[in-house]
Amino acid sequence: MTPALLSAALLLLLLPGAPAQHSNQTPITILVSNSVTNAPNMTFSTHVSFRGILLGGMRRLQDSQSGFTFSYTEDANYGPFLESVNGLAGCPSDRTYWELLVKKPNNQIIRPDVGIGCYIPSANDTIILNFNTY
Ligand code: B12
Ligand SMILES: *[C@@H]1O[C@H](CO)[C@@H](O)[C@H](O)[C@H]1NC(C)=O
Ligand SMILES: *[C@@H]1O[C@H](CO)[C@@H](O)[C@H](O)[C@H]1NC(C)=O
Repeated sequence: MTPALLSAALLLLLLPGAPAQHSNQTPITILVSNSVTNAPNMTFSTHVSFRGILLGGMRRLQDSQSGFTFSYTEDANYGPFLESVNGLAGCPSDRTYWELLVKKPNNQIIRPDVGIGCYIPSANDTIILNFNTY
């Protein structure tokens, strides 16, 4: 940021009625589980930006060389479809896929009605990527 931009940004923060400050880091846990083979769960910590999408947090985790990799395909209508996690891919002929679940801080588990490109995690969500059948 240039000094001029920086002081403009600081001024904005000081103006009365400026939007409340948010930490730009929303911490989340990513839990990888497998309902097909019952392989042991793996958990990872990462974060998304304020109101950032899950895919961003998954990329950040993958780029931090933590033992988490994933791939996705691009669906023309719904965007990124999670194809594989740590080398294990869903397979139409086996009717397997990576299911997206979220465990909220109150331990309630929800099944988002959108994919990794649209889901916006809340602080302390546990994102469950669960290999499952359909
Ligand atoms: C069948 C189905 C699935 C099957 C698809 C595989 C198969 N061969 O059957 C499975 C079980 C894998 C699936 C998974 C999911 N699905 Co689904 N699925 C459907 C459903 C009921 C029909 C799709 C279909 O066959 N269309 C007919 C064919 C001819 O058209 P098509 O374009 O080739 O269909 C493909 C896409 O729909 C794609 N697809 C299916 N679901 C999803 C979800 C996302 C996010 C993406 C990018 C692509 C995608 O797979 C289809 C087959 O290749 C639709 C609802 C509907 N009635 O349309 C929901 C629907 C598309 N799914 C949805 C969702 C949310 C999911 C999940 C994210 C659920 C979850 N929480 O885990 C996961 C995807 C997770 C991931 N890995 O990224 C939403 C998408 C809404 C959105 N704006 O994102 C829909 C609209 C249902 C809803 N809840 O409203 N799904
Ligand atoms: C693994 O994670 C799943 C959530 O998909 C949970 O139901 C299960 O109890 C966990 N298993 C262990 C051994 O922690
Ligand atoms: C998330 O967890 C942190 C650390 O435990 C805590 O300080 C914060 O209040 C939690 N936030 C929410 C929204 O649960």
